Amino acid sequence: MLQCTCTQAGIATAEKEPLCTQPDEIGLVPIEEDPLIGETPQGTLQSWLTPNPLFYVRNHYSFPTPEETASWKLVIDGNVSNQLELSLDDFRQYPKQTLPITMECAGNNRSDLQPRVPGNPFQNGAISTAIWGGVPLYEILAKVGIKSGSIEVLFEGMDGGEPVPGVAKEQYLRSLTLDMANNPNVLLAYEMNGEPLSLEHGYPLRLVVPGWYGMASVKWLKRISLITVKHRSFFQGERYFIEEDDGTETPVEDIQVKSLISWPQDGGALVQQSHNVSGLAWSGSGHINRVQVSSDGGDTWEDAKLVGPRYEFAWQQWNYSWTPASEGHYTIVARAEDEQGNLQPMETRWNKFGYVINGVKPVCVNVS
Ligand SMILES: Nc1nc2c(c(=O)[nH]1)N[C@H]1C(S)=C(S)[C@@H](COP(=O)(O)O)O[C@H]1N2
Ligand SMILES: [Mo]
Repeated sequence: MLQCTCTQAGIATAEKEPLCTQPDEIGLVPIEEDPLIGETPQGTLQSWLTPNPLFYVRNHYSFPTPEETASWKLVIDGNVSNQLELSLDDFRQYPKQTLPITMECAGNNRSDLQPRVPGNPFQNGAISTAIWGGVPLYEILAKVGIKSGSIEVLFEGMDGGEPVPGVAKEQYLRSLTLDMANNPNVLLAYEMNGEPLSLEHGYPLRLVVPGWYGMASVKWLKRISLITVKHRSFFQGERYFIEEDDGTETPVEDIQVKSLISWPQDGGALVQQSHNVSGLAWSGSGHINRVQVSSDGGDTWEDAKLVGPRYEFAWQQWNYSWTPASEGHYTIVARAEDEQGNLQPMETRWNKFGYVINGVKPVCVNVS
């Protein structure tokens, strides 16, 4: 059974159940100013779509200025027979593909990891969902005449700097295998929830890799190159991997199955009546097939109801009607299972950079 981390003294006065999913008006929860990093506020983590101003932001460097993006063009080069240079208008000539996609930072919930690790101390708000609009990457790749020997596609952002103090400057760089780059769901996006991308989310154009942690979705794209060797850079080699016990390194790629409880909030005080426990669940390996809820820290489980829109790459809303049997202190937990049968673990696997924190997270409430 999971233990509560709250203290009885920390328990607030009675909470009101939300009647609707109004987003908070307070803006992002700040983590860092430059590079800009902020997470989605808890009150917004019950809304299926995240309003653009409250979509979490995770930057490794200062982001481009409007002046720097004014004369923007995307270059596609490398091992190709037909190098291209495309403007935003060129992209708008293609039929627009839209897809709801949940993006989660690999370091989401890092502050829950014990023992603590360095890195942005995210709570559970480094995750958001938008309907992304743009052009499938493979359609553009089909135009450049990929030459034989190409094995990866490299994406370069307009932003760069010292990845950590003292390490040589580089651009933000990530690659995908040619296979993954040709996945029809990988988008070159210029729209987010029907609006042009904002500067902090990658204007004019960004990559969106559905089902993968956020680091793959390169913002402020300036160059796409076909390459003949495996790419290695700071953010693909020195970071975003998990060290296995035998010393090998597993790259952080697809989002592991996970859930969060939107309501009630941790430390809440509830009256003894029927309550609607609600939340979200997601996985990079397909639809969520089941969410279970426990009010005794994981000893016994009941199925929650899956509600709302159902898409492969977007999170799934769920709720569970709970009537506490008596007054007292309760530890509520939820766990998700995806269509591949992956079950959210009770405990996160500790790792030194604090990635893939997907163990169940208890919410403690007092019922009186
Ligand atoms: N060019 C560039 N792309 C980037 C990053 C960055 O620092 N520079 N950060 C990555 C990381 S770690 C995440 S989690 C997502 C966050 O996207 P968002 O800020 O739009 O939420 O962008 C990714 N793409
Ligand atoms: Mo991230």
